[in-house]
Amino acid sequence: MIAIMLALCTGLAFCACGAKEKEVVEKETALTTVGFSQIGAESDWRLASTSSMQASFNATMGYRLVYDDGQQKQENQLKAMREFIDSEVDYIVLDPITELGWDATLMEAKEAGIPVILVDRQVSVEDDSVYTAWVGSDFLLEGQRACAWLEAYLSSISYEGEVNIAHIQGTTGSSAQIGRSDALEEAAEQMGWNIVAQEDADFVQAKGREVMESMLEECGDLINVVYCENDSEALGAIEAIENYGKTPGSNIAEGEIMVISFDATEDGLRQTLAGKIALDTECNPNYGTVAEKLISSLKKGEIVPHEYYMEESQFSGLSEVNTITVDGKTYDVTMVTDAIIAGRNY
Ligand code: GYE
Repeated sequence: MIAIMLALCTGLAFCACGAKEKEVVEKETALTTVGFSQIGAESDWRLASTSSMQASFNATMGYRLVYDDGQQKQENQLKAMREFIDSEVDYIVLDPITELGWDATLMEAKEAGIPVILVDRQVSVEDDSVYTAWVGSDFLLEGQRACAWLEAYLSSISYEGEVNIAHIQGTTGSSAQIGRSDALEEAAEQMGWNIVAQEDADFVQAKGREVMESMLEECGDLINVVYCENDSEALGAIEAIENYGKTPGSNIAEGEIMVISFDATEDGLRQTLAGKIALDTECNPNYGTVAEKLISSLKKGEIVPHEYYMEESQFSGLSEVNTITVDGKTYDVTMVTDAIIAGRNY
């Protein structure tokens, strides 16, 4: 009898203890679900940004990441957002392809009580409270830095000829395109530079090549600077310039075509080291850690900043310009080396 009682007791004790253990384990494994609507996979920069998100939002970090590739279409991103809302994810991270057209869906997320963190690009909405925070780059400043470098470089070599720019744009209506294009158009007006051709190549290498080919066909003898809004386009433009029989380089007085680019990816910096890209302005895709910190603060009920700007630099293989100034603030231009390229993670 005693034995039976003991057995029962230990059995009960065991059961109770097991339930507690189970509860603890469940609590520990309760992952926070984050729906991530990515734009696509159009460039190396984009792949790096996806990796950064995946590295920060995984089970080890306490998250279940539901990744959706929008394949460069806003309608796909809107569909993904709706699915995230319907499936009641805990948080949404959205990289919006273009700025317009998000009001209704973001309002739905807000009404469903799902905080939205925007990464990289921004949205243009009537009510900013439809998203909780944004982390990304100052695209206008990136463009202004590139233009300030061009101005400083041309004056350092005492270049006094015409500056005829082929402008290969990123996806029309995206924040990165708007900021970088505005900066160039403003500088061109101030400096008397001519924008002799302007076209969207969607941040894609093959399109960058095609657009450059048609620009060279139309005004190849005129163009001496190409302002590409990302490295993928620049790589395509370089191919087209070389196929056309011209040399991508900084000696524009002697007929070379100077390529200016954005992102500072590994391939972009290799071309910068080789002298085919004159200046590569960095755009930092490593916002996964910042987005994760924001979400972990929100989980604790803390207030987070509405905007967070990433730190960025610029690289050149030319030694003439070491610093540039924009709006009274001075920025270093880093001389690119093999060691610098090896030390970077994208
Ligand atoms: O420059 C480009 C990418 O939005 C900043 O998108 C991003 C841009 C980046 O495809 O490579």
